[in-house]
Amino acid sequence: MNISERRADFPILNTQMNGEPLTYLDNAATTQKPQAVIDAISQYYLHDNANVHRGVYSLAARATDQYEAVRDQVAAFIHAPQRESVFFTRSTTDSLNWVAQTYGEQNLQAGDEIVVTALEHHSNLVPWQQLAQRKQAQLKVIQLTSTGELDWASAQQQITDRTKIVAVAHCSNVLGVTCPIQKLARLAHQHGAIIVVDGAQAVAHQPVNVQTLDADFYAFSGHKLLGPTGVGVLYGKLALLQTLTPAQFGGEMISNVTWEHTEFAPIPQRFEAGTPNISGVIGLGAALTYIQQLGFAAIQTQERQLTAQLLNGLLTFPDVTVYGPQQVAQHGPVVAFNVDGIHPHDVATGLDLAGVAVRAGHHCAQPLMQVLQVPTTVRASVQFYNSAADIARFLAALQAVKEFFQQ
Ligand code: C6P
Repeated sequence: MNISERRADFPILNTQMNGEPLTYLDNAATTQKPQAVIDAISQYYLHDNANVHRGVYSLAARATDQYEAVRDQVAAFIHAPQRESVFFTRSTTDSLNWVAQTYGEQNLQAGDEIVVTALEHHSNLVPWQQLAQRKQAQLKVIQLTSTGELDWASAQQQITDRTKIVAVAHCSNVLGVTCPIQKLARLAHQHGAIIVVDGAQAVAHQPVNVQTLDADFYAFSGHKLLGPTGVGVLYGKLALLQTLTPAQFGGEMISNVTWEHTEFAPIPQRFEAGTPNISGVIGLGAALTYIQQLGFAAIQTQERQLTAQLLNGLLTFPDVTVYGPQQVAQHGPVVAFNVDGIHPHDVATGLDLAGVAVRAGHHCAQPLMQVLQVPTTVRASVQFYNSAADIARFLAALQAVKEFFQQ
């Protein structure tokens, strides 16, 4: 990969921050957007703006065609067996809540179990916790090993014949681990449960095949894979979707309405009530095109090198604790750490003064922080457009922050 050419595709990477070049290492929170995505959104508003699925005039047909073409693109991107299995939401959070509010509401009974893991983001925990409370179901948690990976013995213990839903992140937004989705899906299915996968931190970093994973539902956000905010995706197995009553009602999702009765539109329109985020979907399409042109082989090679530099660099500091696996081979592009005696917010603020953007906090995974026995951590996360110079600047800035606080 020609890294300087790729960086030139992302105008914001050329920004100065606090008098220093921006070193953006908060990619797990949201990725930066290439010019191609920014252009696709403005092209849509400049030339193609109309509402979708409604107008009979040419402009509306053009907008509809573009919107629906992205559905095909998403289906191909995640290897969905058919386009009808893909529908657009606002975000991963929205997608996961949708599953809880439809499949969960319509299938769970008192005494049933929902199983999550100890590394879940709040978006893949709170909707299930609230559902369990509404249904008098039990929420169970698969524990982690000492290196932050899923404890398989715990998975086998927690998933039982009473389990109806297993909800798990494909990749952790804190520990940088990838969960064994295929194996978990097999276990869940053996017990008659479905598996709901939170793909928010996976889709930008590895090829996803929902059929190989055997995921019943797979959720992700556009903004974490170079696309705009405000658009998300939910994939569901068609046979499951066909059993579900929509969570929202109104325009777009109907085929016939009388005072007494409504016939719903076919799937997937049935699950997209109201005017969708058309420009967001079109921006997401441009993001997928960009990623496909680059190819995951090149993306993964670059991200592995950057992760190795980041992780190994952090491990050279004797007073830095890295959470999750300490080996690059097991590590995704997200590294959470703390520095002895310096508050994570002070570390992040010090880094910001050197133009380095990282996240400090609980990373929307407070129960995981309890497991790690820390209130918060610092987190650096890379994307293929980061350079070796970015990581070197980050490590040098961290050394300077340490010297400032430890003098
Ligand atoms: N994590 C982070 O800094 P939304 O906000 O709906 O696009 O994505 C939610 C979400 C769900 N699951 C995982 C594993 C995630 O990492 C996120 C978002 C960001 O870690 C923002 S909190």
